[in-house]
Parts: sequence; C-alpha cells; structure tokens
Amino acid sequence: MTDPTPHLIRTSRDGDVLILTIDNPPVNAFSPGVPEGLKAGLDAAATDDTVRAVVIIGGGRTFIAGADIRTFNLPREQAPDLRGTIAKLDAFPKPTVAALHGTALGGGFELALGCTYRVATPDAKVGLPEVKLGLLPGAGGTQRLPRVVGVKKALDLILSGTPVGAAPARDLGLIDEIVEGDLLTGAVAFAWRVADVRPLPRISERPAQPDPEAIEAARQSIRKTHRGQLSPQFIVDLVDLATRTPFNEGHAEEGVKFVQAKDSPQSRGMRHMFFAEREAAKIPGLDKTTPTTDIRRVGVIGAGTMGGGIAMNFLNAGIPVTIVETAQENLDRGLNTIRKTYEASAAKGRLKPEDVQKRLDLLTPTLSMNDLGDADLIIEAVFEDMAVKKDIFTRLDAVAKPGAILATNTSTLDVGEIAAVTSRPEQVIGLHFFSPANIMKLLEIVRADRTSDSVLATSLKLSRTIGKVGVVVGVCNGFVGNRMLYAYREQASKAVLEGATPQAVDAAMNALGLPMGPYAMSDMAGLDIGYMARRAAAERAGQPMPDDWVDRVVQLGRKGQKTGAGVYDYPDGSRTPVPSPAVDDLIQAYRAEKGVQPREATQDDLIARLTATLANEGARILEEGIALRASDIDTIYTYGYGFPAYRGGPMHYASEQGLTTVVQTLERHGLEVAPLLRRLAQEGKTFAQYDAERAKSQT
Ligand code: T1G
Repeated sequence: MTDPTPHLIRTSRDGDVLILTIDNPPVNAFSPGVPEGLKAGLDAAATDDTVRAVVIIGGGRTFIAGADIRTFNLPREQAPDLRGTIAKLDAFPKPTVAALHGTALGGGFELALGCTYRVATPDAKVGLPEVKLGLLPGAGGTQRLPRVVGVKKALDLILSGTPVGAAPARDLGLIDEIVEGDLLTGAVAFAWRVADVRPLPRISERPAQPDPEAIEAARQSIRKTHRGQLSPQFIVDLVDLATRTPFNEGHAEEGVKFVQAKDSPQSRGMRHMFFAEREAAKIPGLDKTTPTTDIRRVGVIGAGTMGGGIAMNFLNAGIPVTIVETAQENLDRGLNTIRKTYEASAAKGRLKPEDVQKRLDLLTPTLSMNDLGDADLIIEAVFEDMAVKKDIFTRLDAVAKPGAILATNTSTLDVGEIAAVTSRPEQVIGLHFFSPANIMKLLEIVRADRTSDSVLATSLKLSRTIGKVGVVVGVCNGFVGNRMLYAYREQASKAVLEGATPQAVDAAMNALGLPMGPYAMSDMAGLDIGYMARRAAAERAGQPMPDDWVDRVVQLGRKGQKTGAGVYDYPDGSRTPVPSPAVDDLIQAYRAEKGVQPREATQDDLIARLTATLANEGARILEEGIALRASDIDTIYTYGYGFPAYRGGPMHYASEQGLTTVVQTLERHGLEVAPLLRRLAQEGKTFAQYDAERAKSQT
C-alpha cells in the first residue's frame, strides 16, 4: 500500500546523476513527506543501473535546517523517520553527494554526514544546535562527528551548538569541496568525478580516537556553562562512547538518550522558547504591507550607562549615531566608556582593532539637541523622572524632522503621557533596553495608545537589525518585566518576614536555574534604584512609602555592591555576597515589631511561591492586554531577567507544574488569584492553550 503522505521531494536527472530536491519551505525542515520522498528516490536509484550517483539538495533558501521541531510531540510511529533515512543512505551502494547552502543544521547536517560526500556554497553554514533545544544530535551526529573532527572539536561544536562556515568546515574535513557559482551544477560535476570511486567513504566505518582529557575537560566545563541541564551530559557520554564502541552500538544508545532528552521538561521548555521568540515578532494587524521607516541615522539623548550601551547597538549595526549630553565632562565620560568597552572586546579578540575605530567613527558627540535634526530615530535615555522627560520631548518635538520616531528608554513611566507633550504622539514609542544595553538581548517595545502601526513595525524590524529580541507590550507601571519583578520581590520580602533568610531565597532561585536570586541581583543593580522606584510609585499613587525591611536596609545607607554592603556584605570590595549579621539583626527586629513568629520555609516551597507569584502577575498582565501572549512574557523573562530557557519562562513553567497546583500555592500564601489563572486551572488548561485560543479568536 503506497504511503499517502505527500512527498516533499522533487526528483530530476542530469545524465546518470539522480537529483533529489527537498521542497519544504521556509527552511526545509525534516517534516512528514521528506523521509518518504528521499527513501523512495533512493530505492528507485539503488536498482536503476543508469544511475551512477545521487545528489541531495535543498530547494529555496537553505538545505535541511533540522528535524521538524513541531513533530517532536508526535507518537514515534508518526514521527518523520530521520534515522531510518540516514541508515538507508549509509547502506546505499552508490555515491551520494549532499549539496549544502544556507544553514544545514541538526538532522539536516546529520543527513549530510550520512552521505558519502558533501559540497557547499562559500556562505553555507553547518552545525548541530540541538543542545539549544535541550536535545542532542539524535540521528548519528554524536557518533559520526568525532569520527571526522576528533573528540575535542566534536564536543566544542555540539556543546556550543554554534554553526561553522563552509571554509572552516572544509578545513575540518566536514566538507569535501566548496562550489563557486551554481551549487547544483557544481554538485553534479563532483558526483560525476566520484561516481566510480570505491570503496565508498562512509564516515560510520571510520574509527574515533579516544581523548579522555577532552572528555574530562568537557564534563568539568558543562557544570558551569550548562548548569542544571540534562542533554549536555548525554552529549559528553555519547561522544565518549563513540571512541569505545562500534558505530551501531553507540548509535543505538544515542537513540535511547535522544528520546529521554526529547521527553524531558527541559527540552519542552527550550522548544517552547524557540517558537515563543518567533511568535513575539507577529503582531495582529501588522504584516509585510505595514509601512516602515528606514533608520539610517540615530540620535541618543544621554551618554550615561544606558545611553552609551544603546548607542553601541546601532554602531555595531553600522548605523551612525549622534549622542547628546548636557555637559562636556558627562559627554567625555560617556565616550570614554564606549571606547573602553570596545577596546576590551578587541583585547579579548572579539573585535578587530580596525572595527573598533570603524564603530567610533560612526559616533558624533554633541552638547546641542539641534544636531538631531536629521535623525530618523531619537532615543531618550536620561534620568527616570517624568518632568525631565516631558521637558526633553517638548524640545525634541521642535528639532526632530517630520517622520522621525521619538523613543523613550523609560523602564516604568507612562509613555502615553510623555507622547502627549509632543505634536506627533503617533510617532512616540517606548524602547526599553536592559542593562548592559549593548549585551542584553531583550527589548521591550512599549506601544502607547496613539503609537502608529508603522512606528511599531519599524521598531520590531529594527530590533532584529540590532540583534535584539523585540517584544511588544502595553503601558502600565513597570510594563511587563519590571511589573512582575515588583510582585516577585514583594513576595520574596514577605517570605523573609515569615522566616526565610535572604540567602535561602536566593539559593532557591539559583536551584531553579536563575543566575541570581532577588537579593544578590538587587545588591548588584543598586538597592537604592528599587527603593526610589517604590517611593516614586507610592508618591504617584498618593500612598505612604511601604515599610519593608529591605527599605530599612537602604535607609542604613546599605545600597548594595557599590557601597560594599546591601542585603549582603561585600568585604574588601569583593563581588561575592556574604550573609550580613547586621541585616540578620534588622530582619529579626522587624519580625518582632510585626509580631511575626518565624518559621522555616523549604526550598521547594520558596520556588513554588515565587514562580507562582510571577505567573499570577503574568495572568493579570494578559487579562489587561498589556502582553499579547503568555509566550511573550516567557520571552521577556528569559531574555531580560535570567529565567532559564530550559524552564521555558514563568508562564510555561507554571503550566508544567499544573495551574491547579499554582493556584493552591498562591492561596496557601494568602495571595489573590488572578481570574484568568483561576479559570484556566478550573478548565484544566495551560497558558499555551490560552495563547492558541486567543490567536484563533484574533484571526
Ligand atoms: N522545525 C520546524 N520549524 C522550523 C525549524 C525546525 N527545525 N526551523 C525553523 N522553523 C520555522 C520557524 O519557526 C519559522 O516559522 C520559520 O521556520 C523561519 O524560521 C534529530 C533533533 C534555520 C537559522 O535547531 O535556527 O534536528 O515563525 O524565523 O531567522 O538531531 O530557524 O515563520 O512560522 O528562525 O532565517 C535542529 C532551528 C533541530 C535549527 C533560520 N535545528 N532553526 O533562521 O528564520 S533538532 C535547529 C533555526 C534536530 C536531530 C535533531 C533558524 C534558521 P514561522 P526563522 P531565520
């Protein structure tokens, strides 16, 4: 009985070479229909004496960019049979040539390694990025790669997941020839040249040389680089196994480990993040026809820590920047910081000295806002004060050219209120960068009531140009990220009042996988920053300043690392937090004053409490429409607040725990449950289902 799955493979001939073209846009993922077509083509060619060799090539912009990630939840019998297709290639009696262009990644590169030869265009890239999905190369990659490049290099490539270019790949022996000109023509010519070469060079028949030092070094390094992650350990085990067992045994074990990794919550979390990041770019009502502005010149107001970092993003993208300050010394200090940062990158070999100069040559310093008259986009990054920002936008409105986009880097204030002081509120948007702005990938794009679709679309496009993950949010105090952070910190503070120590709270978040807990993070950022934000929020609300033990710490002049003392002590200028007896006493006194009998909190309960708090506030944000999707919140927390990707972000993590359990945790700690969260829990649903329902209702 013939297989009903429509084959996504086109077959053609060039003389005695059979050409199999994968036709599955946009990235020729290994979806149902691809293995069926490839196997059928190979079966036909195997018995056809007029075929002396086979070329496999991708249609459109790339060779196979990997297994189809969307199929990983399918039952095994329905999953596209990548390993079976490669096994057929490995046993095929004639030469097979993989012709690579674009990005041959994951299962796509494994399939190419299953061919007898590989040729590539000069700009092609090859790699095994599975570790970024909480997976491992599960179609022979852990067994074939060390047989070609050795154990050490194989571990580097698989544990980093970073692709390599065609030239270095050829130098490593992964690519047999780089084809200048038309790839198919070059691949067929290559196939003719090797058509009669025997024996066929199968990678699976090569030995893999043991390298116990490299294995041990990798075991040590993944403890730091991939803390808490499962699949990197499997990867090291399997590459080691490749040197100690015949190919088939290692390959079989790889299959077992792959399924374990695939079915793990970690991989579910990272796969969720893969799609969440891409969904964030899709805004209902915006599409390819939405007009956008070309950003050829940028203005930045303020050369402080944020202004300087923001400017560097555009310089790095080759976009000239005019940076404005009020005083020469502030300007000089800002320029100096930018130069030093670039020079430090060059010293680490991350930047060529000539590129440092090229970037600095694109930077124009000035003390006059009038020099911003030709900028397409102007970003204000000054002190977080509404009156100061309104004054700047009023003056900016007078000097900026018609059509210029006026953006504010505010992290808390009402962008609509700022826009209202201009004659062009539709041209005003919030572009909330995260410190250090030249490093952190997240960009909260704050849409105010009157922000135009064109300005929004331009900002999303620009975020990709400067290598950021742009997420669109609405206006409220703290937008999405900081608003959830306030709730998280408030709960952490309550947990300490009730008996936990600050270091226990931080240890719980470390155990969850965050690089820092709330107290180590506040001490690093400056305890006074949070203090002033809370005070400003209380003043705006006409409320008295909340009396929290953390604020009493600040009132003692303990502002964090910068004062050598915050919630923790930092003796002798070190950056290592040390529990503080003084703060411990302060907390004890605070509890006594509040009449609280302290009681121990387990680590699991602290994790449950703080993650439930994040999900609860996230649900409120969704109810209010401040975020479009729960997955957007996951993207914000993973790229902006250190939430581990292998947990999938706070909303996905809550769904993994079960929303009923999350509601129980919130009730146990006396927290008011967001109606959306309660409804989803009652309906036995997840936030992903909520997103899918909402997307459907918007089409
Ligand atoms: N499966 C399913 N969909 C995919 C996909 C994949 N592997 N790769 C991309 N897409 C979708 C993506 O969601 C988007 O959809 C569209 O294609 C364009 O992608 C056994 C287990 C190739 C570098 O990890 O890194 O093989 O949003 O927006 O910026 O060992 O996509 O338009 O609906 O990212 O030009 C290993 C993943 C899989 C590579 C192109 N492979 N892809 O980047 O476009 S695991 C990967 C990428 C595996 C085996 C294992 C990038 C790209 P939509 P895009 P781009």
